[in-house]
Amino acid sequence: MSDSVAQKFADFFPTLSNDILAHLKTINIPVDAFNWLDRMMNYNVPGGKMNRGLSVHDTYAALVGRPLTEDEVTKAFVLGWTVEWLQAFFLVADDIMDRSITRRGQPCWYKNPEVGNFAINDSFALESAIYILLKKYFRTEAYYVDLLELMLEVTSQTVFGQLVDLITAPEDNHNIELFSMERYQWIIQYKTAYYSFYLPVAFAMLMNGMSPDNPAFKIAEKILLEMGQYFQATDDYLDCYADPEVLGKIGTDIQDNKCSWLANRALQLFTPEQKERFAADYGKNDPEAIARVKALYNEIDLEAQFRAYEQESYDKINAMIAEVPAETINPEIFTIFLRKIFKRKK
Ligand code: GPP
Ligand code: MG
Ligand code: MG
Ligand code: MG
Repeated sequence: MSDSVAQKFADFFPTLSNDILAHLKTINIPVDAFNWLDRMMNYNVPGGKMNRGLSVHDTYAALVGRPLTEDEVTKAFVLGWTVEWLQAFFLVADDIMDRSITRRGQPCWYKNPEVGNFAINDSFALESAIYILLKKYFRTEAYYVDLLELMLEVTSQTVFGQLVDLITAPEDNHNIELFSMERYQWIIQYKTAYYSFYLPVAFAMLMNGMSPDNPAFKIAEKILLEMGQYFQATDDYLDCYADPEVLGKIGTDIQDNKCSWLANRALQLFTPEQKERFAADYGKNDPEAIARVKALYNEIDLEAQFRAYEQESYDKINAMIAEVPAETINPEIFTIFLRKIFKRKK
């Protein structure tokens, strides 16, 4: 059942990209720009795991607890795809900032020779598309403004998270003294957890007619931010330890001087001598320096440290879910999500 929903969701993408293209026709956009945007959206929006997008549908279905009407499926799919468009906007921009090479098994968009810096504008075009879609499908709904406010707020939270991610990893002035687990938790809550976990669930709750001041939003937020943090810690782990073929992207956190889960955990465990060697090599775009950082991680068996954190985090999230008051929200919406991300390999 859920596989066929995933397929239906994937198949819905062309309907929405055609909506955007139809909008472009109404402004008489020159044909080469039309073709550019068509190709750009196809290159960047589909092709991910679609967990975020699908979870609007899955959450909404769990909330109403009955088979959905066709109109409800459409609306949940549109909201889900706007989360995927948001993600594409962030990833196109993030790959420029992180100097990444591949994404989802293909060159990062900016890496295409004819694209380069134009990718900055393309990221804005991806963001604009979100509001064209929300207007087309939700303009007459009582909760339209709530959807807009949520999307705008989550976007700004992510931008602030990205800012702290970037300034904690300055290019020319490597300073691991700025790193701490507390700062790390803040960064990942803002740069990842709000948009990846809270947004899709909050969308489903709004679509279900729940008022934004319903206490269920706060309960959901607390659990979803915890899950989002676990998700980004896993992203950092995979950046170093996953096979790029499976992951679809090549890790860059060590040479980018990133305040990652691995770096912060290692700094808690290193001896002063190990810390000195780490400080000398971290943040250098040099294959030998990167290999030495990885060897240092092995000296303290950082992989085992991550596995322990993973189990701890899983237990903590499950304990939080078990405490959700039954009358506020169906706890199944959280377990659906957790099952998809626990011990993921990509
Ligand atoms: C993930 O960080 C965070 C984002 C993609 C948010 C970007 C926000 C912007 C405002 C552009 P990451 O760099 O670890 O992700 P990945 O490993 O996928 O590159
Ligand atoms: Mg980044
Ligand atoms: Mg990145
Ligand atoms: Mg990463």
